[in-house]
Amino acid sequence: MNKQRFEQVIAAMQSGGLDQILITEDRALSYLTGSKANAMERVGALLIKSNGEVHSFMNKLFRFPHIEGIVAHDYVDGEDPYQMIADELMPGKVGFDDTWATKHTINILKKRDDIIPEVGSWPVNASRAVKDAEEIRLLKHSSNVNDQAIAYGIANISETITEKELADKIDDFFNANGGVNVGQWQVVCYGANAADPHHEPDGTLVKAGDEVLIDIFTPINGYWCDMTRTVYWKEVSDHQREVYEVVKKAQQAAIDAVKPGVALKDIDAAARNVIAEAGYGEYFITRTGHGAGLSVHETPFCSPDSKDIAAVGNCFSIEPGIYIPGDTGVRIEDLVIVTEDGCDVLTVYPKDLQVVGL
Ligand SMILES: [Mn+2]
Repeated sequence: MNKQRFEQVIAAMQSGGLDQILITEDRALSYLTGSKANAMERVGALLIKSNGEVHSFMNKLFRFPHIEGIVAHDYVDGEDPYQMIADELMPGKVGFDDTWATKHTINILKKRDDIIPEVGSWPVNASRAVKDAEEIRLLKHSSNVNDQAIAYGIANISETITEKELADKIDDFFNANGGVNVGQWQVVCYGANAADPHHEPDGTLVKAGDEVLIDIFTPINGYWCDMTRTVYWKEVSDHQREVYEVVKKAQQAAIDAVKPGVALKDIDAAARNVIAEAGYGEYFITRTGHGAGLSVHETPFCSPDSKDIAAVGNCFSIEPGIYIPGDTGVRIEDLVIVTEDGCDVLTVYPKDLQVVGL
């Protein structure tokens, strides 16, 4: 049990006015308990109360190791874990994890007509958003591997291998360096395919004058890296160069805007304004960034409607782009960690326009 993390969660509950939450998401459970116990389709939950009381509910097949300070309610198949949970709930608001299968939530609601369900992931998300020293060390390690992977990917662009083959080579590189493929594909786009932000690599081959957009990510020791670089194969047009330089300037503007206390919507605006002023506003069709940690997309979010405020220890991506269908696409992405006076950029692979294959 990570006492500091529980304390952060409880502090968030107290300031947000939520007195009980049911935490059920795998990564949230392991973040708090240090155990990878996973109930799969069965019931596995931590009930955290704002007075500091913590209960666990887990099938005996998967139970958490004995954890000091947590009241364990282990059940066997045939027993009713919903009743066990219902018996411990106080009347009033209950925060449910936003990813818990509906069947579980409904089974609990049916047993208690005096509780008010709310989405209750945010106290744990708020704690997870502030990385501690060990998490920062792991994130830096992952990004360091990612810097090597992007160099490997760019060095392996060739007119004889398809997008899919290059994506698979990058996956192999990650796997050989601690990465885990959890079903994601590495994004490799040649030419106008780069105008689709989540293009699935296919049989396309690269040709002179194509942009090559590579967006790669994997968890290493549980912590994700995520970066994008766009380079040009053999030649680059003035139009491609102009678009590239706008994205590069926008990305730097957002990085320069990062410091504690700044609203993430204003960091998003820093990038968005550069792109809009250059006349490409309608082609910046994504948010500027997302938090990264145990999940590849997590709190905080850097978007026009974000309510998140940058705090020391936040880790998130800065990845503006311009996507002109049928024409060109550019994205440049780094992960940053908020520091006392700005941010550390975790990925250092160069961002000056690069023509490769010469
Ligand atoms: Mn990303």
